[in-house]
Amino acid sequence: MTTYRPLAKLAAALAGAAVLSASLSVQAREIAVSTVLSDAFPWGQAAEKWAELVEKRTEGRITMRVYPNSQLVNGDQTREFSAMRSGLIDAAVGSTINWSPQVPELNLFSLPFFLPDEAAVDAVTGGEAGEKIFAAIESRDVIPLGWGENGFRQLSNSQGAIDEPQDLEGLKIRVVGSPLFQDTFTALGADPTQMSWADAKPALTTGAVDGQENPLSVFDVARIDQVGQKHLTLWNYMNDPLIFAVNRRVWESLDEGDQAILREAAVEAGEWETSMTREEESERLAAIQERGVTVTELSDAQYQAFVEATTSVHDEWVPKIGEEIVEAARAAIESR
Ligand code: X2X
Repeated sequence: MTTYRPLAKLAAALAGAAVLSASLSVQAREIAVSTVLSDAFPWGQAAEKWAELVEKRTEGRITMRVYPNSQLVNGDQTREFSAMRSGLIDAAVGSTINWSPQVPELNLFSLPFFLPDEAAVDAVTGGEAGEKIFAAIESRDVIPLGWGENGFRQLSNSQGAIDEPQDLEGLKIRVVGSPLFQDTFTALGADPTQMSWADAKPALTTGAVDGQENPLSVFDVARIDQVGQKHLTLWNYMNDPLIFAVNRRVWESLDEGDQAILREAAVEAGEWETSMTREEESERLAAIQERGVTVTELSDAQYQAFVEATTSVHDEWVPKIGEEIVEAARAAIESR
């Protein structure tokens, strides 16, 4: 019998090790979170805030590791949703624009001149349209948890002030790889070129493109003025919300308590980031102007000319987004 003792000991030790490693893996669960922009931007800070709240509230049982700069999809931000759907990425804080090629309903926010102000954005995301959009995401195996905001996207270029559609004639504008943007800028008479954010700054630097569109926070932090973008038009033509989301299998592997923690933390991080982004807009604009950028604001008549030039985009895209969602959003905007 004694000759077997070492083996029994070994078996006991192995069993112990298995229990230990199982409990360790429960204790130190890691979730990979993808973002396009780093924590130099409010977008990346939103993801870091989510991670911080989750880590604190799960007492370290769940670590959310943020991977910025679209690195989990080799810089191709329009593949982020597919990667999260398939489980290549566990979670993301992503832009509706970047996910729209796989979730057509998300084009709602990109309809040109559809969302007039921040109250309209809140009425849409916080109401029935927002619920329908979350359902559309969930039907594609991704669980949406909360909203953040990249901001209203403004137009910049290197050639001159733009205050009417004719000024865009022939200008090469970098747009994200989402088909609606191609249509909007084509309708405006520009020459849109789709490319990732990673390629955008080099293309602006070399003059391969004349202009781009992004929220003020992105223009400011990325110092877009340093790559020759000296003219900025505040046209609020669309808002770019962020969505906090988790792959379905990852979500289902969490118990209800942890699911609640992830959801509440996403909502809180999103609210925190949205207020911060909005509050910072005016100082960002002042900083951009101080650096010598000409800022153009539109009169009502000028704004209307842009609205009219882009009605064909609505005709084309409302059926793809879904009439019901667009109607729910319209009603929410009217009664805001
Ligand atoms: O690529 C962009 O323009 C950016 C950073 O705003 C998005 O990812 C939508």
